[in-house]
Amino acid sequence: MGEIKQVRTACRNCHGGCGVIAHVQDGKVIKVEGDPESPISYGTLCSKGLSVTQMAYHPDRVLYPMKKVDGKWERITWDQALDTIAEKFKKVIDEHGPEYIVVGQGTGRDYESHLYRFANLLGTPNVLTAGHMCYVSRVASTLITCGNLPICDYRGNPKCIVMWGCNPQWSNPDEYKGVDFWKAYKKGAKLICIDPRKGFVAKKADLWLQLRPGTDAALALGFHHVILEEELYDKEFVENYIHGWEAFKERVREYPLDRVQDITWVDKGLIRKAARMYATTKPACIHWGVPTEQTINCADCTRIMTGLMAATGNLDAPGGNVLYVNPPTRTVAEFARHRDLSQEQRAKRLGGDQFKLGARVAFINPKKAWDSILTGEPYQLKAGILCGTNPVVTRANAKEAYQALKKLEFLVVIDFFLTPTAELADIFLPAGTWLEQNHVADNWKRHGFVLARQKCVEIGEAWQDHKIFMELGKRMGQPWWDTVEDALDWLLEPAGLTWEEFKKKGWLQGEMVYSKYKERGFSTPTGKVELHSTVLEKWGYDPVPKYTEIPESPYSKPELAKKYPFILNAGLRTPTFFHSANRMLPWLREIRPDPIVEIHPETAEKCGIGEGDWVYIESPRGRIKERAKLNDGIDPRVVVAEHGWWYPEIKDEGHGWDISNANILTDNAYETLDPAIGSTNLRVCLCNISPVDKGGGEKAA
Ligand SMILES: Nc1nc2c(c(=O)[nH]1)N[C@H]1C(S)=C(S)[C@@H](COP(=O)(O)OP(=O)(O)OC[C@H]3O[C@@H](n4cnc5c(=O)[nH]c(N)nc54)[C@H](O)[C@@H]3O)O[C@H]1N2
Ligand SMILES: Nc1nc2c(c(=O)[nH]1)N[C@H]1C(S)=C(S)[C@@H](COP(=O)(O)OP(=O)(O)OC[C@H]3O[C@@H](n4cnc5c(=O)[nH]c(N)nc54)[C@H](O)[C@@H]3O)O[C@H]1N2
Ligand code: SF4
Ligand SMILES: [Mo]
Repeated sequence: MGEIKQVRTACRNCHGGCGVIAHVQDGKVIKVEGDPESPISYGTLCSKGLSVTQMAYHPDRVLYPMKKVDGKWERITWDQALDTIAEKFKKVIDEHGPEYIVVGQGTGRDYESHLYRFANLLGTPNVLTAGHMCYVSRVASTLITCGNLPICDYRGNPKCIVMWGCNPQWSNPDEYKGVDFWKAYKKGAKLICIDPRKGFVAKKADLWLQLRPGTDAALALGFHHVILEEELYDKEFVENYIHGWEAFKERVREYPLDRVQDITWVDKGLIRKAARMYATTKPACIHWGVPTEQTINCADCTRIMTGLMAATGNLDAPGGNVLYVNPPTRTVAEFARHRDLSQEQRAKRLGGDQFKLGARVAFINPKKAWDSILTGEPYQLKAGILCGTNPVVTRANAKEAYQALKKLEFLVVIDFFLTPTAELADIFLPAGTWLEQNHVADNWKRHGFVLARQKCVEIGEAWQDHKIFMELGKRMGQPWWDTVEDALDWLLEPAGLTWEEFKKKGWLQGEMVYSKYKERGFSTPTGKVELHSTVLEKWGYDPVPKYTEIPESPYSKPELAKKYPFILNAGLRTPTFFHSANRMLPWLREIRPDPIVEIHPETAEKCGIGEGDWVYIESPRGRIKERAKLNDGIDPRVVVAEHGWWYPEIKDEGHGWDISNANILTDNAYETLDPAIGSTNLRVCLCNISPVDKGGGEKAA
């Protein structure tokens, strides 16, 4: 046995960022542990990060490129794979145009810079991401409101934390790790939790507001109502730095607490108490999560909540919600060369003139892609390349996603495993895990850090995604660098570092400057926080944010609610899984072997369901089954179901994609989408539940 070498790197089993020491022996990573010197994770790692060795060395992992021949996968070389793809893409471009190729990814995985560069240089505006309903939707909405995404300044010692639909101890999302929240909480900050489910944070909270899922925008307007009525706002900030305060006040007057209580199910006395606590305890921060984005209210909800930060004087204030300054590296946008996509090509973006805020941040809504493929309107996509995404399991109305991807003439999928989506491809390309890549990590985030993710090993013929786009791009005649590391040198150039030098440093942090607006205003057209949005007004949307009733709820669809009497809250994260990933990893699957649906004990009894029973969950779109877990910490009218389930152990082509997949139940109809950004209601719809049969016990698959 050879010597054990320790390599310092950064995890990316979720959105990434935790510092890792990887132990490498004889060209193999034998274990990973937390890096105590990491400024992000301070030595901690979660179960997913710790299981990376089981992922990287999994027997089902595909370690070479493959091609589908007569319905069967055959091994090919990288040259054969890339030549085939390039040839097909060139043919599509010659015969139809680059917009007939869709380029897609899932959640943020640190290669958007390369994926977007490939798409922009190809000339296609049709990039499919998760951004319409996750994170980028928040970025886009705050860009037009206050110029950047405001993040909780946990290091600045908030005295009050509002945990608004986020569960960071389990999800560690985007810029946040649960550990920073925990440290601030332990210092004695007051805690308000806004969540339909009594989870870890709700149990710790001073105030817990158990709202009806999807009604956050109304609740936030209720907070504003109290703040206005009791004059708890920061008069100096409002006067000098808010655009449209009068118009916004008019809107807020439409939401007296009685109305807000009716909409949200939260007691009006509790709303008043929470709004007072938030507005009078300084500094205070709002830590928002993705459920606030996954409804028809996505952009408006984000804007109303940004309004709370601004009106209370907590925006860009120490311990409030701050606009971090990133280290001086080249940005994702610069690398991606968004400016190179011509106006002519931009105008061809599917749904571009419908979801104008989405178009501003360069993505399309998935429904637009599926419609294009299935109906040929306004034109029919001919080819696609999807990297690190499993839309058959993770996008609303999964049956439609499945049909569309099955019908697409030519599909390339880049992943580690043959997922239900990958099985629909013509070419499969094997990606390297984060143990197999060199990258300036976290460059897409807005928390003021970049981190060195160092290659520890190479496994099989897998390539890191960055190299795949680079080599395919070169075959399409695009300008790229010779090596992945050359590109990183260019990214780091403004910081005065090469990749080799940065690797030794480990990370860079931007200098924190508070209240930047006092010098240069906010980066919006008026230079102020726009609660009356000049941008949305120009595009023809309501410039002042409001609450729109959830399109499929007991209030908007009372007739439908007779057949489907419960509100489905779909997509609670679990600590071990990452959306549709990790079901094949023994350490993690052992912790949670089956998909779980949480049901209130009273509701379960009424429906004849016992603890551990398999339960049918049915919506107007279809039916799935998950296993009952009784929970009196949810409302009896609400059912909480896990998303992301398929069964890698089922070895046929579908891998059980339709057995327990919560997105069989969710809807993507146009009238249910956010009108500006195109967000889907992945979180809330109507459903019914019934026992599969008494006795439970057996596996779903
Ligand atoms: N009902 C419901 N649906 C949801 C949600 C919800 O709350 N409710 N949440 C939504 C949200 S917020 C998001 S962001 C989406 C996520 O949607 P996706 O990003 O599509 O979901 P994942 O399952 O994380 O990723 C799919 C694949 O990426 C592969 N992968 C992981 N890392 C890499 C890598 O580095 N390179 C490559 N090439 N492949 C990699 C994994 O093996 C996995 O098969 O899901 C959404 N779906
Ligand atoms: N382990 C793990 N970590 C993940 C992921 C994963 O799949 N697994 N996914 C990653 C991704 S892409 C994302 S976007 C993030 C998301 O991470 P979070 O934003 O933390 O999202 P969730 O855990 O889905 O939900 C957070 C909390 O919101 C509550 N909630 C549900 N519906 C509503 C609602 O309508 N309003 C309010 N106020 N609260 C609601 C839930 O009960 C839960 O306690 O997590 C990331 N991290
Ligand atoms: S929280 Fe994310 S980055 Fe940290 S160890 Fe877990 S998977 Fe890795
Ligand atoms: Mo997400």
